[in-house]
Amino acid sequence: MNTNDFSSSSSSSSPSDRRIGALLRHLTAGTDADRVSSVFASPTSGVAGGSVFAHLVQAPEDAILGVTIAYNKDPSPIKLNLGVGAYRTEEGKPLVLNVVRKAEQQLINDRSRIKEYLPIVGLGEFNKLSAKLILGADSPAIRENRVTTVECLSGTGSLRVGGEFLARHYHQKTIYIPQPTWGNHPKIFTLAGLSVKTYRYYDPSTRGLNFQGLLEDLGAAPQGSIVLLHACAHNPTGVDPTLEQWEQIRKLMRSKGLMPFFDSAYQGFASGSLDTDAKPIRMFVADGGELLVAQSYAKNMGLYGERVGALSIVCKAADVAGRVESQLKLVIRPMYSNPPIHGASIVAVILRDRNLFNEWTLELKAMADRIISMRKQLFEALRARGTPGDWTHIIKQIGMFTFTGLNPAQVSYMTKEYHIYMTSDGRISMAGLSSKTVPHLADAIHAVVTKAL
Ligand code: PLA
Repeated sequence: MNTNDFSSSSSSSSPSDRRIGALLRHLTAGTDADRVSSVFASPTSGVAGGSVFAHLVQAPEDAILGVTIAYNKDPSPIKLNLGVGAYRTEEGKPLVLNVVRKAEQQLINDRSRIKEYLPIVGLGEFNKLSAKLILGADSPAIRENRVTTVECLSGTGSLRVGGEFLARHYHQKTIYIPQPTWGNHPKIFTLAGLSVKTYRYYDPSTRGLNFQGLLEDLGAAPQGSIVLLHACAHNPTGVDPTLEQWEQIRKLMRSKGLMPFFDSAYQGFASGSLDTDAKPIRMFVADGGELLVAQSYAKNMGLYGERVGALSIVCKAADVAGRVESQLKLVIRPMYSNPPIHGASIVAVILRDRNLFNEWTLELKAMADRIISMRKQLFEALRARGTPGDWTHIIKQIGMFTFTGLNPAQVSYMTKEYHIYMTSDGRISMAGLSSKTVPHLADAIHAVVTKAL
């Protein structure tokens, strides 16, 4: 059997094609007795009664999700989880938005709803509304039918599907990601079959953007390379380019034919406005060029565990968008067949109904405002304690996270002595903080920076 039967139209073989090829060769090669018995042999054969997996070493926990595991094991009543970016109320509780409750009620009341499989590309209405939300209701690309949108498993799944699509069908196989970036990015894109390189982004000395470094690195990237851009609320640094800087980035990227791949995991969480946070993406769409965007509803609708998101690919022409979609289906079908129905239905109910939509924007703004207020409170608390250092970055940074500048030794001291949990790079989730817990965090930061760890 020729492995090309299974790959699509791409002529060059990408790493993922090669992986699929190797797997197919293994599964379809000679069926002589030896080979069959080696594949279907008893699970313990050859290891004298022991496990065939006995050689496995214990893998480390995930750098972000592992923080929650450690936190859950801690019996201390004062423990505080500022690791994962998950919104908490002033009472420190997870929040299910009121509009989400209402939408779910509507769905339950509707007895005509069924649980059939969705199409491979997901819920059609959800896809249309998601494209409008990110690109703008008046987007020329939508009007001209040049956008294809597929429902995926939240932001992560959208990035993975987009990455694999590019690895199969785009002429450049290198993606440039910012340094630093969300820890999952390099793994997602490597496993999708792309080769990952970084561009300078953050300057620790100013705790701001290394704009010069960014321009130099993108300027030196080979023609056509893919560039991962955080649409807003950069994770982990909380540092975003200004609109003027975005315009310069856009010009440079378009002049070199670099392919933008936006990761929009926090639309509405940075400024409190859905439209403001989508501006960088819309600038790139307005010039008529092509791009990809991965959307997540985990944070802005609080639908973390529903795993609902979308991948949109903006093309230059409607017929191209149609063919792109047909190829996306070939990426998705063998990966998870088709996406879940519930989360996408909740989103569709909210986005299609003007009243629910307006109520959502208010709830979203309230979450964003509470995070901004936490920034001010933490900053004031450190000032009140006379904590050495310039802490203005806490109020300057944007979105869910503050990149404190604390080092791994300081982080581990705060965890051990104060039961405060965060990622070892010194990132704290401001959304996990409340007025009640700010003093505890400020005490801990004050203690570590005056201890010279
Ligand atoms: N992109 C970025 C930049 C993110 O920060 C995250 C989530 C995602 C994509 C993926 O989110 P989703 O798949 O749930 O939609 N980052 C979190 C959670 C909030 C995590 O690491 O999974 C974080 O704490 O960094």
